[in-house]
Amino acid sequence: MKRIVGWLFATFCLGAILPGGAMAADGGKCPRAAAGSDVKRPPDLYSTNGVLNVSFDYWTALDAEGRTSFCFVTPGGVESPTLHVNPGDTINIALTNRLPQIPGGPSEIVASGSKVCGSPAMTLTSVNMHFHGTNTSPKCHSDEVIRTLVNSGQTFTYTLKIPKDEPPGLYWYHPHIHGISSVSVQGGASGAIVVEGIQNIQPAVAGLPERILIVRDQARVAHHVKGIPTPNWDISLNYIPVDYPDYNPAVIKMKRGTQEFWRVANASANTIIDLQLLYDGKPQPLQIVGLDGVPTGSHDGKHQGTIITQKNILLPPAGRAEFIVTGPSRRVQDAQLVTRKIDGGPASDSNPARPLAVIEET
Ligand SMILES: [Cu+2]
Repeated sequence: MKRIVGWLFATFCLGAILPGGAMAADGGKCPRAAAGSDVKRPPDLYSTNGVLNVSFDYWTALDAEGRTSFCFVTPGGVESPTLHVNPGDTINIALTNRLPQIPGGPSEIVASGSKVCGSPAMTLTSVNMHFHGTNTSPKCHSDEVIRTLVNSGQTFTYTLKIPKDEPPGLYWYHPHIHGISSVSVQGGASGAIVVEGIQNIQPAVAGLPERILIVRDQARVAHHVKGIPTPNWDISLNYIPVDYPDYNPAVIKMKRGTQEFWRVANASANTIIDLQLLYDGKPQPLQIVGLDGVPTGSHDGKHQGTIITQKNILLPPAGRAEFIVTGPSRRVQDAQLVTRKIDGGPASDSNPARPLAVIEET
């Protein structure tokens, strides 16, 4: 127990103990958007001829508020791209851990002999990748997170075979080193995976403008302000911080009255969200076509699905929802995407109601 507490303490201080050369207060290798800015689509990478090859460098930096960020960035500077694949495709990733080693930092052997995958020893700067929701092999060099350790300076290759019967929909990737994954996920090292073809199961989305929205949580900067419920964690939308207590929302630009296909991942480590679209305070119908990467009403992802219409969508950490929304009409004065308050009981984190974005006319 003592050792675990020691690791936890050490990881919360990771930003403070990493050598200064790797850190930059301007966001450095892991640039972050400004509060109140326009929501941009994450960059896209597509497979060709059944293969998606990508190189990722794993970096750390400080954001404008002094929080420690982590990120997966291509050598060309593309951060957290959405990986688009078809069922049956292969994703090849060369992952290089660019975090500086911490001299004298704790290290623990977690595997030996044939069980070693990457490095045998876990350190505070170890990384690996989990491909959340995918029905892929749990073996070394695929979706294995228990023993896979890629340490500072090392390169590790992933060969992820997406099965032919993978349901079309939204999945995501993130580091998953047991003991430090909360810190790296809250640092923002995550991105979406889209398995293509949902329009074949849910024809209602065919041809609609598509939006990929990623909610992440991160360390809260501000202290408790009297009278304003304090969340355990701050949240961001596509890397735009919506920090307590002002909650300066991100901006979604949308054409009035038109339908869009929204694909939302809760890429938080700890924060539960309950999405709602409010037009002048009135909850709007959300036409759900997929949950957690599976088209609704089509359990095997092969047969025609059904749309489920709700006025809110509860998404735990790692949950995903894909739904059709209709932009506000000319009469609407105030359009907002919010998360409602979640009452998780006495032992739960505090997840108060807060806005994520305002919707403005494009
Ligand atoms: Cu996960």
